[in-house]
Amino acid sequence: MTPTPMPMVYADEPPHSELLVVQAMDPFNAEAPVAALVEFNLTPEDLVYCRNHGPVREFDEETYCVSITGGVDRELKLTVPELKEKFETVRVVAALQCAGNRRNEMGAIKPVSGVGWDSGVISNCKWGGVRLRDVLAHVGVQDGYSHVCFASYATLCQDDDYYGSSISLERATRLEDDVLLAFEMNDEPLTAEHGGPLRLVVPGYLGARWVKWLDTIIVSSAESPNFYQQRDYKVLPPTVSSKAEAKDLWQKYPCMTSLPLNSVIGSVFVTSPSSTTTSYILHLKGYAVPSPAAPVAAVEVTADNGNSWHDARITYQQGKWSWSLWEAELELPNKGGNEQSGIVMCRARSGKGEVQPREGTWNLRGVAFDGWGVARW
Ligand SMILES: Nc1nc2c(c(=O)[nH]1)N[C@H]1C(S)=C(S)[C@@H](COP(=O)(O)O)O[C@H]1N2
Ligand SMILES: [Mo]
Repeated sequence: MTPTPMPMVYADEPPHSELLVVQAMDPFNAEAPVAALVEFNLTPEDLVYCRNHGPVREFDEETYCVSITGGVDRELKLTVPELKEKFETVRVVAALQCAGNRRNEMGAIKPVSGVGWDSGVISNCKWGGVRLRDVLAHVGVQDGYSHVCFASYATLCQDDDYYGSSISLERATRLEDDVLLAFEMNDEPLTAEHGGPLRLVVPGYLGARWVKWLDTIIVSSAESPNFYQQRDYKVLPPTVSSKAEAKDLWQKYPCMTSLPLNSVIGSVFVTSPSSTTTSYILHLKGYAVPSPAAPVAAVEVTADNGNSWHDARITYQQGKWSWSLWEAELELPNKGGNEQSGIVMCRARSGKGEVQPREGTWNLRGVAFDGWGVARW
């Protein structure tokens, strides 16, 4: 049975991680300090950001159901234990990133609308679940359908009657790029905070498509009509600068799928600058994410405003969908005085020769910011 939606009440949410920086309450929106994030290849649960458009709810896994309807040969309702029993469980490491990651940096160009996020709205986890492809093959997809829509009626949200998303049928069924109906995160049962008992995992796609508390799958001939698919999470042109101007334009622009090639400096550490030495060392750590077309091939850092670049070492990369972690050391001349300070920047290159741009392009919703990573020390 599809659970009855509960009122938009925040008082009885399960406890949230205390390691996160809270950016908004009711709904709970919190991100990890990026310096902590880059210390772990796989993000520990208490550093995984929380992005909610409504209250977090807990459901019993034994009875939680997902229904598969629309253009299928036979409609079906399966509990999570039935999904586990009928289909093979597979695991994939994939970065989960909110489209609003780094929004504060875009907002520094010109104000944007949305939760103010720094660069910790990303996590890299091992997701376990059954393949959507297998479930669709089991129910039989009829000819002439182009999309798969996902919904959570189980919890309420701010801008629509349910939370929804969709992906193309091609993406949903593509070999080796499995979309998962996930019930595990980092080899543990998926917690309510992150959409347990069941959430969608679409490797390479923005977090907004990864519906939490998933209870409905519809094979359809159109994109999801849901607010979050149609009137949000789109890159509007920079000329659209108010919600009023955007109102009639949303339908003209495509729904976001993947996020751009990106890199960020997570931490800067200076080793003992001393007035007796002629140089000192900057130790940098950060993350990078692939472009829609190709993996991260290199990350470079500069301490002279892009005049000279130095290769960082990629210290972690797991399969096609994970983030890359990197480290670099830069030796800088000690110009005297006790206080050393400056600006250091990073950029990523993809395997197809794409280079992260210096400036991100401003857009009203502050999504997909991809300017060079910047840090000061
Ligand atoms: N049902 C539901 N699913 C949702 C959301 C939501 O508010 N409700 N937020 C989406 C957004 S915008 C993101 S970025 C991710 C965040 O997942 P997390 O909270 O596990 O990090 O979930 C997505 N799935
Ligand atoms: Mo998001």
